[in-house]
Amino acid sequence: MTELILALDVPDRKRALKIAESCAPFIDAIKVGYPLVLSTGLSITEDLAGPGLPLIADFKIADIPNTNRLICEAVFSAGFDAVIAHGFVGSDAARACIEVAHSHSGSAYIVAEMSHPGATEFFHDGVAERIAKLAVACRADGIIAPATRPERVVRLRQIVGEKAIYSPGVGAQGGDLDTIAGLVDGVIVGRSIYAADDPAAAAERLSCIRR
Ligand code: O7M
Repeated sequence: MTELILALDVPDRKRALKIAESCAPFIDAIKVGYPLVLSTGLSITEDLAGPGLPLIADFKIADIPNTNRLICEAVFSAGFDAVIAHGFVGSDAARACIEVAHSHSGSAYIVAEMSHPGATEFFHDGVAERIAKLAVACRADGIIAPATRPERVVRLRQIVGEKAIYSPGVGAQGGDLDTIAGLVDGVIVGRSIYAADDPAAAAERLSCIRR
């Protein structure tokens, strides 16, 4: 089964909650990032707790180990189940996030390669492969890899083996759901769901990957 993760990039508490609630039967987790949390605060986790879905904090943390640790402590104290951090800052910084996550019985995922066109300016020449290796060495629970470049996901899968790969970029960024779904453990979708006229119907359609 491939999971469907809703990227709830909706900077409005009421609208975000309405979308989360209506989509809940068709999704496996909710990813909360800066657009929502900067408008509502971390207490949005309390409002989102209703459907009982795992909440993933996508703060793409990229600081020194001590700051990363402080950020992750705040994330898990707020009730998140998982955190997403960057790997390019190095293994000590990534490990700080992973250790805090595991000490809270949570999970930590490392961004190996991004999905937008500009990502190729720096995530190339073996950089993503090195970050994926770092994620394995640091005992991360998985990596983030681009649905917009399935061939890169195949390459990164060779490195991370059975670790989870969660993949954004389907729909609005041009990635194809059917192509990527068979390669990854979860697909992260934002606009194709939350910007649809009927978000729940859109989530239901995309949820075909869960079978
Ligand atoms: O479906 P979209 O394009 O509206 O949203 C995609 C979501 O995935 C959005 O929340 C992005 O911030 C996120 N994302 C990417 O689009 N590309 C990446 O390379 C990485 C992420 C991400 O989720 O990183 C953890």
